[in-house]
Amino acid sequence: MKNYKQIAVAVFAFSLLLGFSACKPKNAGSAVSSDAASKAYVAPGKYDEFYNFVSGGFSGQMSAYGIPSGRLLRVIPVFSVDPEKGYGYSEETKPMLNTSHGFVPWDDLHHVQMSKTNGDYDGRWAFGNANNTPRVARIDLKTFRTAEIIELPNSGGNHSSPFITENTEYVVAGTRFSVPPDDKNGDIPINSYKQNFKGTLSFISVAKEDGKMDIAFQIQCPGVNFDLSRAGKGVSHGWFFFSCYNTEQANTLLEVNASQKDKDFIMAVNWKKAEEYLKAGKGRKQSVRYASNRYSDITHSATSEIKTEVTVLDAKDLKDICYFFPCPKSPHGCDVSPTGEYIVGSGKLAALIPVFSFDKLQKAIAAKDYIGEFDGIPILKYESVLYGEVKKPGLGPLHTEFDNNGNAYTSMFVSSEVVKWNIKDLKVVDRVPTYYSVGHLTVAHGDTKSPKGKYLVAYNKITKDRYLPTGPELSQSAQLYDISGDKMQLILDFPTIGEPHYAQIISADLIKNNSQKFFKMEENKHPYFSNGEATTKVVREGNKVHIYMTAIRSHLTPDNIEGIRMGDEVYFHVTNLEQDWDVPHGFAVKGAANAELLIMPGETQTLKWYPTKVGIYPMYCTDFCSALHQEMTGYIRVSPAGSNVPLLFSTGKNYPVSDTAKAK
Ligand code: K7E
Ligand code: CUA
Repeated sequence: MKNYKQIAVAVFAFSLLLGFSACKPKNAGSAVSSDAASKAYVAPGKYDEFYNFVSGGFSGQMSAYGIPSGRLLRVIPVFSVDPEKGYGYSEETKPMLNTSHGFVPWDDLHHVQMSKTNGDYDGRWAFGNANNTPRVARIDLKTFRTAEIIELPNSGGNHSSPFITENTEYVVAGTRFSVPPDDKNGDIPINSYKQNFKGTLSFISVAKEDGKMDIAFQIQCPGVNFDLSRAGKGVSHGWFFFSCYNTEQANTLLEVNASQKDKDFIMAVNWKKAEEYLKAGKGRKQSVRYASNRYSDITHSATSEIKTEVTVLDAKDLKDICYFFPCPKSPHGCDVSPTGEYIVGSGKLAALIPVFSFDKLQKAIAAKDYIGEFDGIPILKYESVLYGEVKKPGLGPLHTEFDNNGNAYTSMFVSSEVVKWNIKDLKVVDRVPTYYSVGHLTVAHGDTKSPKGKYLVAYNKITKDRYLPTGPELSQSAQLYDISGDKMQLILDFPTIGEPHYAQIISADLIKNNSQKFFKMEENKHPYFSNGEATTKVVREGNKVHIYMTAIRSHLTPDNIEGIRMGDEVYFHVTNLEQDWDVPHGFAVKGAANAELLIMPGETQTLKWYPTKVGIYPMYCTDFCSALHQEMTGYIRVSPAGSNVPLLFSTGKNYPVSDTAKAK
């Protein structure tokens, strides 16, 4: 043990010293398979077999690619505003980014999880986590839009999230940064970590019908860093596994102080048991504040509600819901095999990969095979839970996924490679280089009970010489491998948006046939909906002016508006009257301190505008929608405050000059 640890730390430190250039494999350019082009080729007009949903990291977004082509299909704004789509800029979407801290326009999205039924993807929703201001988002895969965001109280650095049980009963979220609970005085010395800081696991329930999320309960745990997680499945359904580091409970220079121990922990959580305790009233109601934001495709608007209570179970008091077992050197990934029997712990600084057995875990718990306690939580004996160790897999194991032939694939950050090993005999069977410093990897349906194998994508931290240079920052890089044969073959490099962390590959068939083509006009319940051009109008309420506008190829109604005054707050409520697929209209007005609107067919969206100068302001459609798109324009006249220019609006006609020229 000790030797592996020392070697790993030494090599890790050495590669850090060399600024990662030591990780560059030899013959970097030549490892591509000779028939790569045909394997990744999807002919023009043909569809990809899979969607790949990829986290955007510090871009706060999620993007959808086609696999095997690597085509970027869509960037879905989740936690960050997106001026392209007006997300976070339109009045309707602003509430999506509301939190107990107010409007938060950015976050760091690391992990993507598809909703599951019977342990396999069902194509309904994708979930993503916000690391910085702890939140979980649900994306509707009918519309490829963020449908819901829930904030997490008692949390900091929501990293071990959003991992999902086999029927999407729960989305789980664990704190990477332990913090004092929200109802305690937080104005305390930072070095009182050991006494006052707590880790929290949130169990978010997901309604079967419509996917609505709520915090069912939280489990308060010792103050450590929960890094990653996976739900049990099959034999281990009813359990969750969390990797924990900083069991040293350091609050400064974690680089050194949280790497002291030979082993940290994986925490096994019996959530079925936790449910029983919850039912039996063992939870404590705690007063907190967190936002619950939902978007409706009927009102085409989001609402944000601040909730004030959460139920907390204490792992220390309820002895049999949480168990620690040791895992070498700052475990990162914590992945569960397709049958649910094996739990793979990936110690970032370890030179082996321990594989734990769920069956042995149960026996060790029954036998109370403890080596001690950590903050009131029993610690099981390493050897009693261990199935075996993958020896010399490479350096810096991070994440593992699985195929349909009994193999596991682990990303090796320090030695820049993907290592394939057999789950049963724990022997390494193949390895391929990555370019460079791979973080997450994913296999088609690779975390489900029924992996599809076929393709693996590696998401790398360093790009170096793989693409044309683009200044100091290079495009992030994903690499596609064909894993259908005995040997993994690199077949494609493709750039990604933001920094990719986790991603999932899902059969296109599960999503593509349900894709929403437009919103039905007769279902539009937006309060400022215009049901056809005849109902458009401009209404003044004090200094607020509401413009009920429509857009259809190729004009805006109204397209001439007069009687707006300095000091007015103007709301353009634009309804797209089209009822056909792929006909959005955009909307922008000169000088608006705002993004455009991009309005889907049948939808109403609102742009808020404060005119800043007296004069004439052009407005126009921003999306090239027809041959006469350049004609889809209009003018607004802004008069001085107190002016008596009457409020007039029209399309296709002119008022007599006597009506409109009354400005004084
Ligand atoms: Cu390994 Cu945030 Cu999942 Cu990135 S984490 S690599
Ligand atoms: Cu509508 Cu361009």
